[in-house]
Amino acid sequence: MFNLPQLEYDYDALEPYIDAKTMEIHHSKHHQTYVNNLNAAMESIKELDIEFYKKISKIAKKDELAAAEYLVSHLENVPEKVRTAVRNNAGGHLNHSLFWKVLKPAEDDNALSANLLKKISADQGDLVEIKETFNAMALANFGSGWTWLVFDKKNDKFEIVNGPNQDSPLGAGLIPVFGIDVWEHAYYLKYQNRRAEYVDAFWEVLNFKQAEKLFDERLNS
Ligand code: MN3
Repeated sequence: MFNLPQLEYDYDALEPYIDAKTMEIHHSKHHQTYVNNLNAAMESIKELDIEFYKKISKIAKKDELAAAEYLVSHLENVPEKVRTAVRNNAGGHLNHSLFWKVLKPAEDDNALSANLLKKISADQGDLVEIKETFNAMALANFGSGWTWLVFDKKNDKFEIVNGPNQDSPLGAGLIPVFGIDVWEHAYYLKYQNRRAEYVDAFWEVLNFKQAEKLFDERLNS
């Protein structure tokens, strides 16, 4: 039901900021494992609750990421036996699928639109302050998790938040603009314990334009 997405660039495209070996293992091993485990959890759901399984299948036929989003947004409906597996692996699939899309080879012509930056800045300050807060959050994110710039539609506010493990902001009703994976597997080969250097490097390969496009699509859907 769920599949590993192809990257829109080569594994070495983000060098020297994110190295090819890390990209290859992160995508083809780690992300693949979330996909495999999610598919295995779906097989269990098929046995445990066929109606729920059919509902997810129907959504996945049109858009598998929408199905993963439905799962993390309705964990209370997932059979308890596989709830944690679904939370971790549907979250992992969603988080990484977005992460690959908001990265790109370092280029000059890459910025948020003045319109969106103005809105974010009303809550989070200018881009320098946004980076400062985001980096501090990423460094303070203890253990394995993600740091996100999200829009909280309910409170009409942009926020920078940490999530543990593979929890997806979508499951909490937050719309991500972009996020950074701060699991050690995302940076350890190149940066070892130097997470701060990895977080700095992330901004060099962050595809603001693509992040904004995906954010707008989701906000308006
Ligand atoms: Mn990861």
